[in-house]
Amino acid sequence: MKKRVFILLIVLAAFSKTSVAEIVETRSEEGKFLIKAQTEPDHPIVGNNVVTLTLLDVRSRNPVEGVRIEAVPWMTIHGHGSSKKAWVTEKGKGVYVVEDVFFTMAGDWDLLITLRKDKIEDKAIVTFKNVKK
Ligand SMILES: [Cu+2]
Repeated sequence: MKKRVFILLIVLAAFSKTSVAEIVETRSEEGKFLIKAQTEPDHPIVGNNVVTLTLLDVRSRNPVEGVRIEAVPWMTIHGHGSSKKAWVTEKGKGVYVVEDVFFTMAGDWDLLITLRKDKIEDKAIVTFKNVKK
């Protein structure tokens, strides 16, 4: 009986591990923004992905609204981009959704991000390792 409970716990642990989304965190180059990126699907795939970005002020950790964002998928190791143009919608509370993040092949991809707010311009690169077919 004890053994069964133990096995069940292992199964639950394995399940919860796979259902946790991968969140990539990075700082913008000028150090103004902390960027959290989460993909849909959880692990990015060859094809269409949605990337949800959360922008926080590095110092205050408050969400930053009203940022104009450009996001370009780029496969740095091969020096090419995507065949689709990604587009961004601001959702409020520092959340921005990037749609049509279209990875054309398997491997490591970067999302090259330009952030503009008032007179601030900053850049960031979010890397997605091992994009799979
Ligand atoms: Cu490539």
